[in-house]
Amino acid sequence: MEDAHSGGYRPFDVETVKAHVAGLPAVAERLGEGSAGLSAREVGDGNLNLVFIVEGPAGAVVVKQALPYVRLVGDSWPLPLSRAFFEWNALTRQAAIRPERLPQLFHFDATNALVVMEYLTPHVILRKELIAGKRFESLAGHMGTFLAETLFRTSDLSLETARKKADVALFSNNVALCAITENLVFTDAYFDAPLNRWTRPGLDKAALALRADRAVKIAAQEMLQVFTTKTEALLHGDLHTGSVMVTGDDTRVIDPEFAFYGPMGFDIGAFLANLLLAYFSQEGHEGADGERDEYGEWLLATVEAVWAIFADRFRELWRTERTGILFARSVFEDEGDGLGAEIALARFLDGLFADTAGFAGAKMIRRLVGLAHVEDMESIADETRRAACEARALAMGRELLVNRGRLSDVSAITSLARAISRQKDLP
Ligand code: SR1
Ligand code: MG
Repeated sequence: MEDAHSGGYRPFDVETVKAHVAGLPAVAERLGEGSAGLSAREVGDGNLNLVFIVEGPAGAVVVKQALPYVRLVGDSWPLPLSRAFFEWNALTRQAAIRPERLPQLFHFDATNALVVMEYLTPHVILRKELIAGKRFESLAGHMGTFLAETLFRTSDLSLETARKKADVALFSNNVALCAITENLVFTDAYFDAPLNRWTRPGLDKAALALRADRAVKIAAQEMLQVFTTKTEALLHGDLHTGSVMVTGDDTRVIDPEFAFYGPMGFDIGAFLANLLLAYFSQEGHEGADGERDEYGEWLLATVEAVWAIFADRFRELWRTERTGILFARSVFEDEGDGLGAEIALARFLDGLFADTAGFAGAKMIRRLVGLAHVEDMESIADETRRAACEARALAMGRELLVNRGRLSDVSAITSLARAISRQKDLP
């Protein structure tokens, strides 16, 4: 796919985007005839892209367009437009597995690096709803199932090996987006990287302590090694609570531009990390002491349920859809060794749980002392309160990273979160 300046690409604005989509038959039909009656607004509040909502007499669509640089930083940080190609390829693969968890997909334009998709309404970004203290009873089921199915069915447990290898090769070109993760998630927090930032002076001591903490630095680099070497499954690659849209009973996963073949635990860990960041931010959103305690318990119950539902569905897929080259039935069930397959499954899930915990820890830490933070914390106006919430979240991230192999199960994670949230004297 072409990059900026090499031919044809132009970033749209609210006027030019209308004329462009009106010229796309599949999209124009959805909006209603002609561009005259269309309205458009730019609503992107993420770190990278333009996002337009274009409305016509018959309906609306979302147009997501990559910019040739990182929006959060500006044109001093160029970023390939090819990320739209990887996003589209990830979306189409995920849609083939669980279409109801994604927006409907209408159009991809490689030259202009844009994807046209369903305008999800009345859906709201999950992160904003967690800040507001809202509960979503279907969330854990939807996300646990989505994770299990997308990860299992794109792995060597399921996918035909030639297709998997071709796909690994295709997504291995998403180099620039992987580099963002390699630097921002695993590396920058542990040295004096120029773009690091944190709540000052409240978090100074804790942020600086990370750089002298040999155990956490080694653990973060070990997780980076897993990230770069374990081509286990097609990942969303950036599955935080800003990449999920919800209503009372619906859940949609958006924005897989960081997609590549990597370790399954990275996606699960990313989602759990962001639920835990929401948990540790709750005290900062309280009007009165203890007001969000019950809500915090709901968040922890959701952490437990996401993992439990993921693991249940994964076990089911292992038992019924294991058609790939890994742990082949010919070696186990067909030889009368069903027990062997069950033992292998338990060992697989134990390893995956440790990866999940480690990645969750790294993802929490980077959102507290790295470049890109989370609104859960940033929206706490009182800096002393914010730093207190962040210090506890940082301590949690460290524990998850360093002790990832020693956590017995997901209830060990939630117990740890409760214990750390009671510590009021962290630096
Ligand atoms: C420079 S991009 C910063 C972050 O935004 C994206 O959502 C990813 O999480 C990335 O690490
Ligand atoms: Mg994103």
